[in-house]
Amino acid sequence: MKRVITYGTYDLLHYGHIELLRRARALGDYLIVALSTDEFNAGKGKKSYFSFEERRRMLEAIRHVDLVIPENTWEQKSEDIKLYHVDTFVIGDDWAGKFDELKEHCEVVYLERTPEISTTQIKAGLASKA
Ligand code: C2G
Repeated sequence: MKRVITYGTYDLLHYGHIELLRRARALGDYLIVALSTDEFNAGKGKKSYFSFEERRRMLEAIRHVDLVIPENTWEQKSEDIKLYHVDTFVIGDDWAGKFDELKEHCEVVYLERTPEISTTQIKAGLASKA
């Protein structure tokens, strides 16, 4: 069984997120999503609209996703890869090159982001229509 892991906030779930998860899952047989906790988001300068629990439940409803775990720190990735016997780390190419150190533990794949959609854009679009 080929195990894939990816990381993210996944707030205001949209088709860019789904496309990433679909392609990530297609790289193996089992997809783990390490979901940024509300506290970790604060460290990223992000305040998600939905709480960690709400975002977790939405991700768990997606057929491409097999397991959701919390992302609490930047440094946990190499431990996660060992703990879950991960073969491939995947993330959008907005992070291209940022996680190359993980190549000593597993394959590292940066997938092209889906253009024209982002949580920030959705929030701005809704605000302008308010
Ligand atoms: N994504 C995408 N296309 C978009 C928007 C997002 O492919 N239009 C991808 C991102 O590249 C990322 C995933 O969807 O792989 C989740 O995006 P975010 O929730 O914005 O995650 P981010 O804040 O980048 O957190 O330790 C890594 C961080 O937790 C990543």
